[in-house]
Amino acid sequence: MEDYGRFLAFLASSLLVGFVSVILSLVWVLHYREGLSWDGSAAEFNWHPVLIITGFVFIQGIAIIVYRLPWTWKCSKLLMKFIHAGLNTTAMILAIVSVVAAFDFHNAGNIPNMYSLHSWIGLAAVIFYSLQLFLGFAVFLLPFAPVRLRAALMPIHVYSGLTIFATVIATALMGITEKLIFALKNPAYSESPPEAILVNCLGLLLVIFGSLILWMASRPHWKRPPAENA
Ligand code: ASC
Repeated sequence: MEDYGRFLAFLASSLLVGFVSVILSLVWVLHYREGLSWDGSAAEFNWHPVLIITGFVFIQGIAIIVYRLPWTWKCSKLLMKFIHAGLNTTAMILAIVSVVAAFDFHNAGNIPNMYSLHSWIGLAAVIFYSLQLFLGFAVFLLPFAPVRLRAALMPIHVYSGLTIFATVIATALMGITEKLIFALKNPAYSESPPEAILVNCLGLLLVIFGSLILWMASRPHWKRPPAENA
């Protein structure tokens, strides 16, 4: 790879931005909100943003670009498929637990479920992500699918994977926005208290993280060379 240094700069930036996003989500719920617990309270709900940002955004982002790490090109393709699938499975589990936390909190407090656009798009994203994972296992990881079927489905797998990832980030931004509007009362969101500034910055970092991942994933010359240990 002739621009190895440039790839490393993108990778390091995305890891830094993703890591800081996770930290900011923790600062948000631990310092400004009710902390973390599993008891139906607001502190249970707080797992929702933390696990979505850790799993559904950060870990999914890494899973997307894992084939592009140049030092893995000497590893077997099968090993890399297991790492890609393992990271995506971890992200899916964290996303599901985080959705359970949100539902639990609503049900314990008689707050209605599934009325907001955030919840509609978010649930669709979890369902399509699970389908994507299941089809990915069945077609690309298990040894049964013929190469022609794999080749036909690969562009669809890549397209739907990137689309789901972008949708997850858009959904996180909607969730952050509605939470700030619901939770900030005195002072209100419109008065820009420190919590609002911190969480707006978190949203900005999520957009930057997504942009970096999508850039790395869409440069053809950063692809794993097909012939090496395919
Ligand atoms: C796979 C795999 C690939 C693609 C290719 C079809 O399972 O390892 O490189 O599918 O065979 O595009």
